[in-house]
Amino acid sequence: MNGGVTSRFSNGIAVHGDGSIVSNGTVKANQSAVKLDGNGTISVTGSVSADSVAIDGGDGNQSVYVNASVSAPLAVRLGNGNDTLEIGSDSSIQGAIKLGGGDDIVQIDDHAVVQNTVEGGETDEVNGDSLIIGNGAICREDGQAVANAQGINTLDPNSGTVAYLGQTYTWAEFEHIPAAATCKTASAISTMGASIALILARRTPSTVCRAEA
Ligand SMILES: [Ca+2]
Ligand SMILES: [Ca+2]
Repeated sequence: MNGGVTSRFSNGIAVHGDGSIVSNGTVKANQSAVKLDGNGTISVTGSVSADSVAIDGGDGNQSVYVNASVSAPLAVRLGNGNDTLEIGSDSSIQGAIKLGGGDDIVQIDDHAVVQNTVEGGETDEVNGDSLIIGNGAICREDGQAVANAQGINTLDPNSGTVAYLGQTYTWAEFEHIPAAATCKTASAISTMGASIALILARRTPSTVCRAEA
């Protein structure tokens, strides 16, 4: 939905069963602002706030994309099931994030603001929970970014905190922290002379590397 929902006494948008929710507006609720009990997808942009849970998933397998301002005591709660949560780069999340039982995956995109601890949950796991920090490409010449990405591989999934691209992330109860940041390919400029590549790199530092990482 593109409009706004304000609910003083109960849920904002609720699907009791399998389904799909797309919320682009402003949702406020007393209990759960956006709720999907069964299997399906939730996509949230705009603003979501609640007195209890902002984004609420039940026992089903939810795939959630958030690129929004989210504020609640429980910002995201996805319950049992194998859930995935991607927190987009423009997100500002205030409140706890709890993935609950099952094998869950959380990806925090570059520069997303996540103020509270992200918890993977410890029950009903087979392969364990995965936390992916960063989605952007990095260049070999950006030594700090490379160091950060390599350092993420050494972090303790069970509990920790890290500063990454100016933001600080704290987590608990995960089993895996793979580094998502990958090198940008320099193949597009591989046939050019090094001086041309350097010029391109200076012109478009965000898209062209002098060398592959
Ligand atoms: Ca779930
Ligand atoms: Ca879990």
